[in-house]
Amino acid sequence: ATGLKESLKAIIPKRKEEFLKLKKECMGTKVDDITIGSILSGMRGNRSMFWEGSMVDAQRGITFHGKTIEQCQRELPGDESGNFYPESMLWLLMTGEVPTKQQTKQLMEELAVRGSEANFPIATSRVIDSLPNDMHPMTQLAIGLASMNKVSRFASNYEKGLLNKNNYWEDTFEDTLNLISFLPILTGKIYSKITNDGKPLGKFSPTEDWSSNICSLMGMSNSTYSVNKNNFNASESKDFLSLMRLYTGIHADHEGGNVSAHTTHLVGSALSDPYLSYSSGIMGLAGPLHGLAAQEVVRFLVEMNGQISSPNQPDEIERYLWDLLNSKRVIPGYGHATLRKPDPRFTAMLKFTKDRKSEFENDKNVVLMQNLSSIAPKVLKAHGKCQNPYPNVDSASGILFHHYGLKESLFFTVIFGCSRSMGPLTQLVWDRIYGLPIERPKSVNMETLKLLSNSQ
Ligand code: FAM
Repeated sequence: ATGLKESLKAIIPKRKEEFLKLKKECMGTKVDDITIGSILSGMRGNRSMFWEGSMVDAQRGITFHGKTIEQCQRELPGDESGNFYPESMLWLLMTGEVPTKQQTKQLMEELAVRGSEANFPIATSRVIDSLPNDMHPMTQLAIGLASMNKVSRFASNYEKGLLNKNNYWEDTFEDTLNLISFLPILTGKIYSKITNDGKPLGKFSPTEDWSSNICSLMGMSNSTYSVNKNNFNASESKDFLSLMRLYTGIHADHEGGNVSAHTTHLVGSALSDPYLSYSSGIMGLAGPLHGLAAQEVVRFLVEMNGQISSPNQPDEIERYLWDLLNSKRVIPGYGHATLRKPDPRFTAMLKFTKDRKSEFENDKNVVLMQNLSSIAPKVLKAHGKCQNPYPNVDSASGILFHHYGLKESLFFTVIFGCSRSMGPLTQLVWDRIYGLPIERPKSVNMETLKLLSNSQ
């Protein structure tokens, strides 16, 4: 079996040829209409970005290189609980091909070597150590990632004048794999700051896979230090690892237009290195309209459980939801900007709980999450406002972390950030393979829009 870089190299010529052919022959083909509505409404739905790793279809939801989550679960190499490894998703995103078990294993080993304690950037450790423990974890993550620019091969070779358009992608690839491999230690450091005064909660193991190391370094594994605050037993630890693999696998990409992906692409188009580009994406992921929804849902479920007699009382739940809607608030975890069916990522998380009935049946927050998924759509349909009354991924993810003792809800988005590195950064490698130019849409002022509207 060949490694990821060799496999990527092998497919570049054909893909590049297709790209150049399109560029040569079809530049004038019309794709979409831009109206004043698009300009004033966040360009919603305007097909104006090039993105290959994944697409969100209103009916099918997310597909990764054309494969649904269910197909990915069936086809990508994974663990015994039926989850594919995030490493196999990374391979799929980078190459468009399903890796063999051997290739996945090789990539796991490669990431564990690149991301070991010895290779982790010292400057980043110092920067993180110097931050206040109570600084928002997403701010710490963005600062940590930006500080890694110090070890960027792309940035340093560019400065030395060693790069040209044909080889930009190779250092981008190297930085991308290094960045992804550094995430377990970076994440562990941040989690230890917010929960354990910066003292390590676990140890990095060069023989473990990426998700296992994230869990261990957060002290969420029964094989780590005795400071493990949760004292997980073996089966809880195994299930938490499965959840981590599931979560980081299915959040890896969500096409190009979402804020974190689009930002990474935009900043990267100025030839900023992958660390700076993805740090910018993380700043966007930290926004309440993007990555923070899962924590809202946890608050919502816990609060509702405090006010109803039991999560198995549909009438009380319905009444609670109507009160919420009548006070002009939204039901967190429901609705979506583009999807018009239940989010398949939610369905995968719901299945995770159904497969572990005995683990979850006594957690009233998880039971409420499950029951809500059949009650809230009825209420939202009757309410008649939202275009999609179904659960999105956030309605399940946070409460599952919460179940296993991860109560620091501000931290959920850091885990989201670990996962989301994969899609935008593999796209950045391809942006550089294809030699995409700097992104620079033309902006227009109110006068121009008024003139245009009068002339039609
Ligand atoms: N509860 C109540 N009302 C809702 C609603 C919900 N969950 N979702 C949408 N609506 C309302 C919405 O406020 C709007 O009302 P107005 O016309 O009075 O402004 C109307 O329905 C039409 O909205 P839409 O076109 O269906 O949705 P948008 O595309 O404007 O917004 C969401 C999409 C996700 C921002 C919206 O559904 C929402 O606020 N949901 C709750 C928060 C949430 O779960 N966010 C996570 C989204 C997640 F998928 C992610 O991106 N991380």
